[in-house]
Amino acid sequence: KTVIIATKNKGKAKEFSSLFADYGIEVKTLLDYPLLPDVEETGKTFEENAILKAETIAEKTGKLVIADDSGLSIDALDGRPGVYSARYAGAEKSDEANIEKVLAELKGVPADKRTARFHCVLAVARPGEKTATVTGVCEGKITLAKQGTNGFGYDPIFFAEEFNKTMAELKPEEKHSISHRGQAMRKLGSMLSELIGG
Ligand code: ITT
Ligand code: NA
Repeated sequence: KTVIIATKNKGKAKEFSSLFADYGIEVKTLLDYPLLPDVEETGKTFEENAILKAETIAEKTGKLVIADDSGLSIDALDGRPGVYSARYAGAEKSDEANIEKVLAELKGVPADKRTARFHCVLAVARPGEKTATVTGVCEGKITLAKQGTNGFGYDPIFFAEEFNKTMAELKPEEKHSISHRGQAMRKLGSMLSELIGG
């Protein structure tokens, strides 16, 4: 069995390949379908953007499509970068530049005020049917500097108290066990056989 994930993010694609492998499902992403259009994320919430991405690609392909909209919400920055997480430091979507921007904005903010959380909304769209969504949230703190090289995005500066490490210092299975995406996937898991069949 195969499922299409409407993402161009290599970090997400890698995580979904591993998460869906646990259900015996192979993942295709927009990286495998370069001719499909780029979906402009005009929504104000993760949920709106996830639905927009999933429904647009489901319409184009006529198939069941799952999309992920996710991001980091930092309390000391009034919830930013939030839905703008991917392009916080500019349209080129540089993880490196985004991290530098967050660290600069948090300069002088003490450890106990650096609380943050990752959000993930997964939308499952099928042509002609109502789109379903599930959500996962992962609490943590923003470190003073980067630590670790695993994962993607803001993982090097997201400290997970459960492991006393940053997300970028965790093995993939460890990250999945606590991450926003892992939690959302486990909620989706109970719906998967019904959705995908078998
Ligand atoms: P697609 O829309 O093609 O899926 P995108 O990168 O534009 O890719 P989003 O709009 O959902 O996706 O932005 C999510 C951003 O939030 C992502 O680029 C990372 O910077 C960050 N992010 C999401 N999940 C993350 C994770 O597990 N670890 C670290 N950063 C994450
Ligand atoms: Na987004």
